[in-house]
Amino acid sequence: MSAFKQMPHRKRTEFVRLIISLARRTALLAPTNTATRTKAGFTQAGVYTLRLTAGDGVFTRTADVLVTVTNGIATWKAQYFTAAELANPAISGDAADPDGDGHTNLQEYVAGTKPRDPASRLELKAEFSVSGAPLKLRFDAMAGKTYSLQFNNGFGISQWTKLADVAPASTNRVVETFDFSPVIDPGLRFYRVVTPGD
Ligand SMILES: [Ca+2]
Repeated sequence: MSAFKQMPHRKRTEFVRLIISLARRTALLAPTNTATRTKAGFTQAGVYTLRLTAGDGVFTRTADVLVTVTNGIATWKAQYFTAAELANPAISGDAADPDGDGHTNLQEYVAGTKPRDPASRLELKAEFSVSGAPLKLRFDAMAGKTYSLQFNNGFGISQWTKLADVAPASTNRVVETFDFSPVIDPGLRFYRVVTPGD
C-alpha cells in the first residue's frame, strides 16, 4: 500500500505577456493566451526592458531582456554635426547638403558617405577608350554596402536593366566593372549605381 496519492494532471494553460517599459512608463503591448510568438514594436529610440512573463494560473516566471533601439540616421548625424548644427535643419536636415557635393544628408546616410566631405559621395565614373571597346565603370564603394549597376538605352525608358551586382565588403574600396557590349555611336546608354537604404 502506498501513501502516495497521484494528483490528476492539470491542463496547463500557458499565457504570455509582453510588457515594455521605457523610463518610468510601462505599457502592456500584446497580451495573449494562445500565441506562441508575439512581436514587440518600438517607435522611439531608447533602452527598453522587454519583460516576458509566463504562467499557468498558479505559478509565474518572468525574464527581462534589455533592448536598445536606435534611430539610424539620428545616430549617424551625431557623428558629423555639433549640437547646434543638429538643431539647424539647413545644415543637418535630411535635405541639406552642407558640403555642397550635390548629395543630401539623407542620400549620404543611405550611401554610407560623409556629409562634411565633398570628396565622399556615391559617384559613378565611366572610362571609355575607343569605340566598341569594353566600357569601364568605377565608383567608391563603402564597407557593408551592396550595390547594383544598371543601364538603360535612352530617355523615356523607365526600365533599368541590371549590369552587375556588387556584394558588401568589410572595408571601403574602389569597384571596377565593365560593360562588354556598350552601345556604339550614335546610340545612347545611361548608367547608374544604386544602393538600398536601411
Ligand atoms: Ca553632401
